[in-house]
Amino acid sequence: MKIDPDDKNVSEHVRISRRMFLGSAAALGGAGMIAAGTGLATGLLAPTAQAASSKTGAGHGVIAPGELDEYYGFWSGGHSGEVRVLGLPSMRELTRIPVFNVDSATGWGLTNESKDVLGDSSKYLNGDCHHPHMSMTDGHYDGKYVFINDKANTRVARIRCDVMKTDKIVEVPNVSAIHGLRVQKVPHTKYLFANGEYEIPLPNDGRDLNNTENYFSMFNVIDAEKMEVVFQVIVDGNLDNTDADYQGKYVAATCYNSEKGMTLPEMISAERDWVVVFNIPRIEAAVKAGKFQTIGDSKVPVVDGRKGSDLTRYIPVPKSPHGLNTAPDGKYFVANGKLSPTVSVIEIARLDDLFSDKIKPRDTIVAEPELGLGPLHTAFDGRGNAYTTVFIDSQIVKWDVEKAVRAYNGEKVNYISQKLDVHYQPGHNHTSMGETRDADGKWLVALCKFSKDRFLKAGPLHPENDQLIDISGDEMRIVHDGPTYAEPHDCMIVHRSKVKTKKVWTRDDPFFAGAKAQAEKDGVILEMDNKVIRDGNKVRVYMTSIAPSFGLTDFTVKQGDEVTVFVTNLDIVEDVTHGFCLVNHGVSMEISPQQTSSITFKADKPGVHWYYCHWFCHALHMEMRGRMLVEKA
Ligand code: CUK
Ligand code: CUA
Repeated sequence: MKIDPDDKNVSEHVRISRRMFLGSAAALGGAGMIAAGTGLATGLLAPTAQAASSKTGAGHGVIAPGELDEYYGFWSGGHSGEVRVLGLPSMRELTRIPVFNVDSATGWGLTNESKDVLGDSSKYLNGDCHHPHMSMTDGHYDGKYVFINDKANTRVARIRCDVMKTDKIVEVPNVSAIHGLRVQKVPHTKYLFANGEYEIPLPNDGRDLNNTENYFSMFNVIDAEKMEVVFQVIVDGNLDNTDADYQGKYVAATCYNSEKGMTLPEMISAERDWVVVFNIPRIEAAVKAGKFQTIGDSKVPVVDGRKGSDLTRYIPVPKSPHGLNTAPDGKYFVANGKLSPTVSVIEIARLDDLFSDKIKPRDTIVAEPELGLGPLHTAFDGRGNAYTTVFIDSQIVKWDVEKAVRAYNGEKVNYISQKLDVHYQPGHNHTSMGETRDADGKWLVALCKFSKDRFLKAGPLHPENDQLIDISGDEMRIVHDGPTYAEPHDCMIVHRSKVKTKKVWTRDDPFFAGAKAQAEKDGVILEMDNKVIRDGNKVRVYMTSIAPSFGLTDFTVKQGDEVTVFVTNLDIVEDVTHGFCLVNHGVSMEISPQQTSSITFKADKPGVHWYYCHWFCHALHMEMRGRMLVEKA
């Protein structure tokens, strides 16, 4: 199955399709790539019977019906644009948090409250999220926020953990596609670190279209409280993944395409690319001293962190590295080789010397264990073990970090303790609490890109397979297969003690402050009044809801009016959520106990239009409805 990338008869789609990616790359030459091609053949085309050896299904038995899980899992929903919340170890889906998508159930993307959060970017109806990460204080999860990137439309969002709703979204200027995203761990999450991936002209206003020498990508630092970009750093190459240290000083990012290629063969021609290390205090000082420029219309300070700059260091590592993970003891950054069978272990304690030029970039590497074909991401258990996904070999490799360091120093020592087959082609993996000081070594999730034969067939689009692995003993053991939809690149696993959610909304919640302010202007008390206010051809309809009725059984408007309906749910009982759905108007929203939601639409069709509650709330839920009467213009 050889595909000639230069064969014009082969469609672009086939040439770059996922399954062909590494195989076609092999045809481009390079010893490493030929090995990769072989691995692809055995891994992808000839699934082995190893599946039978794993004990599946035990995950279901761990948590009995009615029992609660020990962990929350926050799952990226990939190009569905949402975040999903799972319970672990049951792997039961608890809820979905719409972020960059439009959600029919809750009205995300339709309601005024969600449009306030989406801001100008509400014009985009899609998103592509990869990396959910929780805010931290002193290297421990603090349960406040979960942040997530949008690669598709270059945004970063924040989710409030108390209500599990998205509350802020920022569009990042002058970069193309936000990929890697992490939080500052220490002293607390003041900053988010967000990698701009693709290189573009700066500003990208039509200049330098074919002058690729003038294309750049940038590292972006975002104020986590205000959700504003505070500074950007121009880099060489394409930033991929990133992670921060446990001192609040250094952030490292993998960087591929050091070649600045525009085509696949150009992008993978070099044997080494980089880990770029950012010196945050130096960057802050440069900004403070006014050593920055601005780009285009943007006011964000931009500093120059290209190779040779004082603000960054470029550590050569093999080859198109992908994942970047900080060990929970704070000692190492681990960069995963992707097209090299190795990972590069960087000792963080040597970075001071690197930045004062006492040592060379490669002197920071203290181990380079060879793990298998296609290492992508690494997780840690807090007991000195690392777990690396190898994509092409379809395995998780458990290895001992200190032994790998000793082996690099010439000692004859076996650092690999187990290779576990997973099903199939894992990307990220994540351990319980593993990206914090509290890594507890109980669970590991492998986010497998292909499920092949693991589930009943459900059409050509297969689910991904998120496998739960028990790592509490000496041996890793798969206990559950979890089919998931497009495409959880990453997840994180947080002990339930860290997350405190509200049972009902509180009436002073900022999430619906806009509705409250409008009601005040109209002399309306949201919690009491059922009123129709006319303001030219704008009509504001205020109503309450208590199961099983809306405060208004009907209201009348004129054809052509712009109507805003505000519903305030006066129920105080947990779980009694109402909906407001207006037939034939594309109007739908959730109103949970003590919440106010609002939605604006055009009453363009004369006649009788029923609205109804679409959340089953009461024995008389079907009767919870009313009429909008639209008079002919
Ligand atoms: S990335 Cu998808 S498998 Cu966006 Cu973190 Cu590695
Ligand atoms: Cu209210 Cu159904």
